[in-house]
Amino acid sequence: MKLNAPARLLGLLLSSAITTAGAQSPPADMTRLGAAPSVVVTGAVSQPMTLTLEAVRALPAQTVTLSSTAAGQPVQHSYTGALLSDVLKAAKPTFRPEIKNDALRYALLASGRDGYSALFSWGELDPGFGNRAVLIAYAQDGQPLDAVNGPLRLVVPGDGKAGRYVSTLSRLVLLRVGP
Ligand SMILES: Nc1nc2c(c(=O)[nH]1)N[C@H]1C(S)=C(S)[C@@H](COP(=O)(O)O)O[C@H]1N2
Ligand SMILES: [Mo]
Repeated sequence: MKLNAPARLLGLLLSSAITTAGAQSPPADMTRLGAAPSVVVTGAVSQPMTLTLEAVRALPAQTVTLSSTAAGQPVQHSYTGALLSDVLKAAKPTFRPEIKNDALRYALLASGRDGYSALFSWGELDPGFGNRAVLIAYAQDGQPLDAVNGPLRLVVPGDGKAGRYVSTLSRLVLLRVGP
């Protein structure tokens, strides 16, 4: 896939803080990196990566104020984080250029450290289609996310229930569905 300018910029921003999963000889400090809070981005991508909290904080930030329902109760918070679609593009999805709108066959499974998982379609995240500004958030109401929900959590503008606000985000797996 040919990256657009923002995606190339993102790659530059991320390059010091991400590691490529297939690297032959990891640097000696990988054990410390492994112990830090991080999100593995894997699956149908040509550049799997481990995204640290610092790398997410280094990306262009967006703040959104969202209302949702958690366990039947209305909740409203502001969240600050990086755009999920930017992070996914940096991992270079393996879209097949010869197939019409191949990207629209892709889905993303986001999981927390407890195994809790939720699915998104590429089409809903892509700015050219659904344009849902799903964030990988690190702050809520101006404060770092607490240990229960953070340090990284998805927030999903437009969702009524907070079921896809995946807490303790640890894994993003891109899936190509269908023939
Ligand atoms: N990792 C993880 N994230 C999760 C859940 C979970 O069980 N594990 N529950 C979801 C559900 S069903 C809801 S309603 C919200 C609750 O978020 P809150 O505790 O901040 O209100 O978190 C969502 N994110
Ligand atoms: Mo829920």
